Amino acid sequence: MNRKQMLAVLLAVCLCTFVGYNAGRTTAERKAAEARETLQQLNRDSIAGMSAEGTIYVIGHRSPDSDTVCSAMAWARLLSMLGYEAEAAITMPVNNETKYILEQAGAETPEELIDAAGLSIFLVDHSEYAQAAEGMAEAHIVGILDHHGVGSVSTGHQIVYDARPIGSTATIIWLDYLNYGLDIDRQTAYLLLGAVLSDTNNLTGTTTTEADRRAVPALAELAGVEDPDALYAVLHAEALSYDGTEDTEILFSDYKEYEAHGIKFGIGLVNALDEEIAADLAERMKTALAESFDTRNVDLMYASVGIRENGEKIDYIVPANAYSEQILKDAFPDYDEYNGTAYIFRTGLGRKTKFVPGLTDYLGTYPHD
Ligand SMILES: [Mn+2]
Repeated sequence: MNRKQMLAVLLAVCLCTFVGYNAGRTTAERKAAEARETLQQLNRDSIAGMSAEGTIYVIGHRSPDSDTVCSAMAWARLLSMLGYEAEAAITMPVNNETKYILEQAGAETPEELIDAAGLSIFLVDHSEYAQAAEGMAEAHIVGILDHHGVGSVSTGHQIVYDARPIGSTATIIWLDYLNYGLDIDRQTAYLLLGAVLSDTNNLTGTTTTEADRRAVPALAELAGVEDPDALYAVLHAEALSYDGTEDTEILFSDYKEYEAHGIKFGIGLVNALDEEIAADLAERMKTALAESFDTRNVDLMYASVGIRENGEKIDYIVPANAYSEQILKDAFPDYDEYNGTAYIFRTGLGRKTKFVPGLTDYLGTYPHD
């Protein structure tokens, strides 16, 4: 063999190795893609047994927040992509923060659903009749997508029921778009991003998980949002803008009712920028609670005014009356301070993580008829 021939053989060997290697890689890749597509198809098929009749109304809780509204919209869109007739709805007008997200996303505000009775309903972000639209007990529930505890909504037939211990319902929906192999359009990405940022307090909330942390940059890219932190700052300012809002409107802007061991209680969340504003808002909530208590069918009522600073959370809890106050003190004797209006918890008393579970536990041991 001369030099030229040797070089040719060497080149041929190299070429064969390269081609062979790539053919192998392509086969492996093709197999992986096929397996992924099969899995996505199976995931899509897994909800096909939904017993929906007519339009499926996708709806979140009363006193709608951004997660509830945007999740309803993104899930209705996903169901539509799968061929269902689905429409997002709301229980009450949206708050300032949600209004901003909808405007920026270029999305129409969903219609208000006055009465759910007799309709096919897919619940998002709650599973509690006390938090649901009117007539929900007579509705045909086809599914629940949530990140809270199991509520009172119940049904005998098969439903889609997916609840996960993560930061927002919007994150579950982002995961489902991936699991189902569906593209997320810019508008839906913006809605989901706003919802995740809002519900996790920009990924600082105690219920935040790795899934939420991964959702934010992925959705931001799809939504064309360069700086999610800056977007959150705007959302936070919108959420705190109570200017021109009546005290009772503030109390009910993020208000939820619960029932435990036969006792009904309601908790309204209010956000404040600093402690001075929190103390002022607590005073205003004391009046609003006194005015509103008799209008709601509850045994206990509270306002929780929260301040969030550098990942730290301080909550000012304002009871509506003497009975609510007594139960609060008994259930949470470790409060840090009482300022004459509010019981102050300097390490936070999160509604979902501590307040509701703590009250529920206490009411279970509390002697009552
Ligand atoms: Mn939520």
